[in-house]
Amino acid sequence: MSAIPGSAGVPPASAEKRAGGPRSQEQLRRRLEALGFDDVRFASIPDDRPAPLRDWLAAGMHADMQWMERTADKRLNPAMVLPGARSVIMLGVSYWSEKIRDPRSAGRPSPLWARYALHDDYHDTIKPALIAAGRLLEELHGATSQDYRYYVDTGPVLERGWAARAGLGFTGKNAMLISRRHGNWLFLASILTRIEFAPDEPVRNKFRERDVGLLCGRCTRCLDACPTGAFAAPGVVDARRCISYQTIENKGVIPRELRAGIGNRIYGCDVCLEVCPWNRFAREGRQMLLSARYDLAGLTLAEILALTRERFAEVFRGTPIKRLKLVGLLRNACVVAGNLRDESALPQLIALATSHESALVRAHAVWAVFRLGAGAQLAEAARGEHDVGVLAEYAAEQGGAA
Ligand code: B12
Ligand code: SF4
Ligand code: SF4
Repeated sequence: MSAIPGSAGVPPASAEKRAGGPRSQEQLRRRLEALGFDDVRFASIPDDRPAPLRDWLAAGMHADMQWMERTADKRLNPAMVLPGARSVIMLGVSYWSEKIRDPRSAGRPSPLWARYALHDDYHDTIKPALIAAGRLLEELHGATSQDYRYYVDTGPVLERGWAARAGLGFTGKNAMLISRRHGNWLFLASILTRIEFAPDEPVRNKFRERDVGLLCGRCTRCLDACPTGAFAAPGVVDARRCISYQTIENKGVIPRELRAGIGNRIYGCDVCLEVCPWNRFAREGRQMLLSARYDLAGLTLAEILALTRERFAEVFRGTPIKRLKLVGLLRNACVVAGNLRDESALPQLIALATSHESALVRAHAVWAVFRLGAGAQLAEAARGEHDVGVLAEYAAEQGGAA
């Protein structure tokens, strides 16, 4: 285990500033809440608790997310991101809404999207509020623009660890930061700052010391429910087996042995979030910093399989799904079609398997056609195929592999 180093070796903050007393810190908290952040908490830097990031990386659990490796030192040491950083302000944005259809009550089998994806890209919609938050630090605490850095997801900050430290919630066995007010459904954003704020209390449990699963008790629902067995241990997700990684981050072939477990999840996965009993306490988010795209949940598999590049750009403009690109979405849709064994999708799947320009799409379409028991209809296409990846799919199917 590696420890989060202190700021030894980092020159003392040139602009170290005090928050100006509890009253002004509370005023900042209220003003940040008014901007649309649903929870605002403070933690002190440095923190001497061990963060298991290096073990996770050493075990290869980051799959091909090399950027996690490259930025590990910074993630473990905020002073490398902002020399002289004294505090981190952790911000939660709830995306819980009753209006998103509960997948368990859906009448017909249809593609299922991670709840967070049914919004315009949160990186884009939360950013203006972070800019405004920075201005507040300048206005209320005399900070300059050099005294803070803000991030939402994309920065080298262990956001869940700091959120737990700041008492925004606790780290569940599902690795999520779970809030007692918002359940699992919080986006996290962070502001590293040279201003010294009084830290908020972390969540405590008088019967338990360990960080992971602090308020889980004996519950293991999330660990038991994961369709692909992605938990290496409570709180530790092996991204290589995680549907979220495979359907969003992986740009290549989805391993054959994981495809069945993906079920109808077309983008991301919420299984280990959905089953968590702490969601009972989730209240409807204010959605001030979000822009709902619940309409996407109504897209049928046939509509998705028929997408052209132009139509994809039109439908998914502004959403996080645009980064997956058409090829990635069609790849995922083929896996879903194969799992749903939806006969009506067969003509579209055969067309994709025989003539789509992307070998990645052809490979997954071949798999789906075989899952539908119609592999014989691809005999001619197989003879004309030259791509090694697609040929490997035919070989695996004809050899009777999973
Ligand atoms: C890489 C990544 C992924 C990867 C790897 C996931 C993983 N478990 O690490 C993949 C692609 C699989 C993924 C999936 C998802 N992700 Co993601 N992901 C990230 C990212 C960029 C880095 C996470 C990371 O560092 N992982 C390494 C492991 C070792 O660390 P960790 O998971 O953060 O948890 C450890 C720390 O909390 C540490 N710790 C404990 N105590 C302390 C104390 C201190 C002081 C410190 C520093 C650390 C520490 O112990 C924990 C357990 O090992 C963060 C954004 C960010 N910058 O943090 C978003 C983030 C974690 N993801 C998020 C979301 C929403 C998801 C999904 C739900 C998306 C979906 N629906 O498909 C799934 C959930 C999967 C799951 N159960 O974890 C949110 C989580 C919000 C929340 N409430 O927890 C984040 C924070 C993005 C955001 N800004 O909102 N994700
Ligand atoms: S997001 Fe899905 S695949 Fe990933 S750990 Fe949770 S349940 Fe498993
Ligand atoms: S489902 Fe149970 S074990 Fe998993 S995070 Fe929630 S309370 Fe903890």
